[in-house]
Amino acid sequence: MQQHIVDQHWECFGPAEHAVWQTLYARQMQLLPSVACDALVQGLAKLPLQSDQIPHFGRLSDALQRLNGWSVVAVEGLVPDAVFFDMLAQRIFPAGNFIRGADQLDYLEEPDVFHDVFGHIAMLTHPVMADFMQLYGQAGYKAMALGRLDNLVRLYWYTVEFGLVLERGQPRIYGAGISSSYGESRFSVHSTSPHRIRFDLERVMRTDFRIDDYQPTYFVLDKLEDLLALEHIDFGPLYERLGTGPTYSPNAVQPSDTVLHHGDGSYHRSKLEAVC
Ligand code: HBI
Ligand code: FE
Repeated sequence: MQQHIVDQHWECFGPAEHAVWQTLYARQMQLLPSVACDALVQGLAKLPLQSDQIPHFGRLSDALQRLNGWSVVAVEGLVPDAVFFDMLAQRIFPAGNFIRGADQLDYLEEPDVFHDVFGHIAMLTHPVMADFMQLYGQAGYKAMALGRLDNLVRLYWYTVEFGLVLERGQPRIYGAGISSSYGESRFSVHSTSPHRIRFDLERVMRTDFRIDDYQPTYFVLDKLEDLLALEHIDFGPLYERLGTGPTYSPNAVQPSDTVLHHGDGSYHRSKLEAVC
């Protein structure tokens, strides 16, 4: 793991890079209170973040460690899956040591400091996410050993990255991939085009995802604590079942889905069910 960790050299970030942080931070701080879950809004307030500067990882890590034992290290980009799992299992979060260009505000190839800090670390301040991310790291090895990593990555994708949670009857953002994206923050909560389906573990682990556009489907938790129910699941038999059976396209609604109706936040059975 150590060879993937670099010094942040915070003093090497120039005014142009701090300005990109300032733009991204201002846009999201203005938008999120109306679309994000309470845990995310409160999490951002708990962290020592500045509006006009890329965060100093040493200070950020100290604050997080005092809160729940998680620490932050700087990495240059994506680290190998096994290394990522190893870090998460030890409550170490690898944050990108770079920031996107001013001409790429809305497009991201690899997780940069804004995605990782503003998206992931803000949610890591919540005890449920702090425990879930460590569980995910611990589960990573088993999934790799059983050849079921794809299924586990889908779970991560549709929760930690692109998850929604019902709050006061409305879908709210907790996924980092959404909360760090101006366009997707609005799309995921306000647009009528994506499907919003009640979270179901096996359904999620069978559902493919897209990395090059907004998600056509979001899965909605009834409450964040539902993530910790996964701690009591024996993934063995589940991985057995996942070895056969369907892989779902991200665009389709399945007959067994419980679809969240846009607007009044009410759940109802999927359209397909109503027809047959
Ligand atoms: N590395 N730095 C970094 N950040 C990630 O989010 C990350 C990674 N490596 C692998 C990875 N994510 C995903 O493939 C995990 O779901 C395994
Ligand atoms: Fe991420």
